[in-house]
Amino acid sequence: SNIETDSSTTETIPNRNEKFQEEIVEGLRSTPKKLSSKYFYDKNGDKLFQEIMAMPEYYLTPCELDIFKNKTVELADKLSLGNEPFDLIELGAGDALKSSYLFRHFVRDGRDFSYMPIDISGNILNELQQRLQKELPNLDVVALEGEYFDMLEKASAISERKKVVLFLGSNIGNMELEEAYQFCNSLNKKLNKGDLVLIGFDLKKNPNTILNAYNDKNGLTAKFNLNLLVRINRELEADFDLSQFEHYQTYDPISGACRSYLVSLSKQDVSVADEIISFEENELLEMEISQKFSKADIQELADKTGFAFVDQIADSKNWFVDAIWQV
Ligand code: AVJ
Repeated sequence: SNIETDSSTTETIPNRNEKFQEEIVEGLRSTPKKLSSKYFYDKNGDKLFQEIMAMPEYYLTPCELDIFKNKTVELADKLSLGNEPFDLIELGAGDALKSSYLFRHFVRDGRDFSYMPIDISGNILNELQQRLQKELPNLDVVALEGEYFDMLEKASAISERKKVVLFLGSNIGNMELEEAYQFCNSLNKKLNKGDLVLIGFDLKKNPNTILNAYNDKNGLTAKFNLNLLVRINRELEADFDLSQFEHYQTYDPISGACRSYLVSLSKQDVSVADEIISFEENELLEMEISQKFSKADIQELADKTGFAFVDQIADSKNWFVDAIWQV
């Protein structure tokens, strides 16, 4: 039987939904109103993000793929850890398209390592594990389903080997700068001396190039943002009228913050989880930050969170870097 569709008891509603409701309602009660982009990725959101990655304007994915495809040896070399056995841990592994170039290389090289993908989605991990079992039977895969830091702890309990932690895709850009500093600090504390991290950063560049990637003509990014309202309507019995919200994107080339908002097109009341949320006409709903960095910004982040710079490897356009740091 499926407990999630059993409406007779409230105790069986999973924790995750309660946390979702709490965070969404709290965001809608604050001034300015905000929603967290970490909730963009329901089934439809995953699909929309796939479509975004296929748009010609969205340069990030091809740039980082260029690094993993064409600079594999260089990457592997910087991550070699004196040929010691190690665990390759990936935060938010998804389909592991980019990282697979790296671990295939390590397998061919006969390195002694386990690949440990961490993801919040059990479905994605199952698919990945089954595919890797078929394609790379010699690769030891230990999938860890849950929050990043909980699962890092679990990884340490499973194995005492050196760690290489991957955090790709400029996912760090979805944190406010202050949160990114906290995140790197916590990551540093969870690791041991000598461990390595590889973090993907989208670089500051021609501001029009950046704005175009998030303000696409076909409105996919707008749909991606609005999809969170659809999700809230479905999961929290809300009644957002999508025609009354408009996507608005900004990029500030000085700070490097690329931000998306939804603008309320009228004075309106929305009911969300038994609560009425009132919007003024033109009131903003903060949705997502995609922070961009200069190479100096990245260096400062490493310096102030306890990491030593090892290298940073850019794509051929110099638009994206994978920074390698050591504890
Ligand atoms: C998944 C965080 C890399 O911020 O560039 C794409 C998500 N948002 N278009 C990004 C996203 C709008 C993306 N990351």
